[in-house]
Amino acid sequence: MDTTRSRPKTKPASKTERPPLYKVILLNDDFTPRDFVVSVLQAIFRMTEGEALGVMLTAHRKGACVVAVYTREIAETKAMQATEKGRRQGYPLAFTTERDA
Ligand code: NFA
Repeated sequence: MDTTRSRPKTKPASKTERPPLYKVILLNDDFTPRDFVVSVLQAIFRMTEGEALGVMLTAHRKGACVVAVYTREIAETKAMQATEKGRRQGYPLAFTTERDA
């Protein structure tokens, strides 16, 4: 039997922590055209047209839909960029962020 190899006798001093995650949420409104919402979801969140349609329709029917989950800085930047795309066309389209886990 091999008795020469030893296992580490102590645990690592610290575990590698993962950063908190933030949801980006699409809010429904009565004015932004459906096609425009789909195009913003595709451009900023790199969704296929089918994925974007699903998210847009869920927000339209339920009032809001989680678009994606990222670390805080990325979630906040994407929410701003997507909201800004609507503003530039005069639409009230809004994305918010919310701490996830
Ligand atoms: N409710 C909008 C409409 O009927 C579409 C929409 C969906 C807007 C999701 C914002 C978010 N034109």
